[in-house]
Amino acid sequence: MVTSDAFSLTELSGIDATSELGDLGAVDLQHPTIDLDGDGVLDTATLSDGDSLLVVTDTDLDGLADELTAVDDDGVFASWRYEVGADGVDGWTEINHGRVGE
Ligand SMILES: [Ca+2]
Repeated sequence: MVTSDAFSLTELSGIDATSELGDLGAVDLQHPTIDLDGDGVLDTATLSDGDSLLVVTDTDLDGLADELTAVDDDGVFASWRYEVGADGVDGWTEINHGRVGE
């Protein structure tokens, strides 16, 4: 279910691997351009703002992003997963971080 107050992908510009996404709410992903898992369905979009590349995936295809990875130009990356708790409170939790190639 897409809510009208969801962030759009372009509003994520400025996020990098050191960002704290905890309070960032739902992210609208209505126009994915990449089929990341190869099942023939577009599920992912990317955004590059010069210093960082963002990879945003809607794994359950409900129109809202579920995973977000930021890769900075120094190779540092971080990944987060979006979840809505049983209490209805949503948020992003960091699930991975490191440096590409290490
Ligand atoms: Ca989703």
